Amino acid sequence: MSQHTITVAGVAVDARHWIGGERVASTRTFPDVSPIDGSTIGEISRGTATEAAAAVAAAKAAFPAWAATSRAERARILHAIADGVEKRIEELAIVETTDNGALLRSHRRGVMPRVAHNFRFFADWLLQLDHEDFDTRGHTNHVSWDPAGPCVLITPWNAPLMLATWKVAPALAAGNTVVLKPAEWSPLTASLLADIAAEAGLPAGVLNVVQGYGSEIGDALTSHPDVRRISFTGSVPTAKRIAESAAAHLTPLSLELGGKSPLLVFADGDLDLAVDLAVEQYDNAGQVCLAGTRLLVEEPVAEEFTRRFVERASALKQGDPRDEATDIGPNIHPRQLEKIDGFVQRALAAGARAVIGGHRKEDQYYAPTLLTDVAPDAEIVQEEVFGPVLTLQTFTDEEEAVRLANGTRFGLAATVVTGDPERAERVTARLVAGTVWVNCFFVRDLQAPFGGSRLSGVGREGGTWSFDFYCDVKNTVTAPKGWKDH
Ligand code: TXE
Repeated sequence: MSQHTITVAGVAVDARHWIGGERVASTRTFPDVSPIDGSTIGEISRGTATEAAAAVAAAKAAFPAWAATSRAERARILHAIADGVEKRIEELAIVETTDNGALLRSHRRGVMPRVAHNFRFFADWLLQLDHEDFDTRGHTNHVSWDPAGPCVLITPWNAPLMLATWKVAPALAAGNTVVLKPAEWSPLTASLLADIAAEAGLPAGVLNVVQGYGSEIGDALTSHPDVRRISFTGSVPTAKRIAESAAAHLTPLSLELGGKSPLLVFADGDLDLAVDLAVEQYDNAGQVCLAGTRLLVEEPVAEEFTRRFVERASALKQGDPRDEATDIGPNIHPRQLEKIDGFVQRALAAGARAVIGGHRKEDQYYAPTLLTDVAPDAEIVQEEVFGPVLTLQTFTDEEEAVRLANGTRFGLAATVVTGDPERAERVTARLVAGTVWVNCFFVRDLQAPFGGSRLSGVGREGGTWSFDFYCDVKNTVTAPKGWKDH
């Protein structure tokens, strides 16, 4: 076993970059720390502009052949990658949990099977991607989806492999080559994906993985003239930086950013369902971009809702994410905990009341928190916390509910609980959000457009929207035989 191999719960993970079908080490490394116990899992190759340039060059060199590979063959290889993921679900699940602290049971049963599905879905979608030819005064219009070129995909730590493969699968299906840069707090499963893709027969250079701090390797990737698409999921400040850097070559961007999504509970809705959905917002210790962190409850049911919510939330088991019985694991990093606690303490100092929680616990755990007595313009209501922290506000009518729901700079998602279908229609039509759920949460079909409005992002991905983004869509107009232009 190479000196660059890290062993995580018996699984060997190569800590080097994967560039042009080879493992490449940097001279420097950075420590990868587990949120479960704060221990250092291993030292990871710390990429800079040198590795960024090498990875983009490898992606550029591999592009013509991969772009020319038939759709059927590309789809076959994507299915083979899905097979590889399915074979290694257990390994991927334990490595991801060790690396980012999210629940092992959800990695095992939900997330990793979805990772495989991401590849299968885009392989199948590719095969049926078509647009009917149409006629303009006897001329035929033919729309084609041409691969765009090397794509840089930059991903966060809250759902590392899941979010990476939302991007990698459509980019590869479209015939592009990829440089993937996983987050420095959770880089391991991207390295395993490189192994799986190689075993599945993906040619060298089609998928490259580089690791490192965004501040050291990011600009070199996003300002590179040979990069044709950049897809990023992460924070708003980083997105702005990437947009500036991408402007050098007007590289098209897809940005999936944070949220401060509302969960609206109307008095005519199913209160038990509302409580279930509200408690679900603590999933992944609140580190979910879609989380409905602002509970907006109609006045007459607010007291009863709060009573039932507290009962349910207090029963949640917080602890080791590898334990099947655990509901909430640790937060990712001491810095993230400080950020969360900073938001909460400032809110309390400004007059908010903690119905539950409101403080750190031992190690890297934060007590599930519900804050009331918060003003609509308070920081805690306006800014994404990315921890197990919810606020509760009440409203007296539909008008106020919509005003509060739309009252932030974000627009990623919204959930509405109501028993009145007409109200659901009226309210959802007025919500500013990329996804609205009515009497449900987190149902996501890959055919559906996904993305945010306002500061929650730019662009939509999913189904045809992904191919629109990852391709240069071309219309070819052919004159009828014997036609002369006069
Ligand atoms: O994100 P960053 P951070 C939000 C959430 C969280 C906050 C900070 O509120 O508390 O962001 O998290 C790479 N050029 N979300 O600091 O910095 C970085 O290496 C190119 C919401 O971890 O945005 C990592 O791979 N890349 C969110 C990725 O960007 C750069 C998920 C994300 O890191 C770069 C994560 C640069 N200059 C955080 N600087 C969501 N939407 O789900 C950093 N990166």
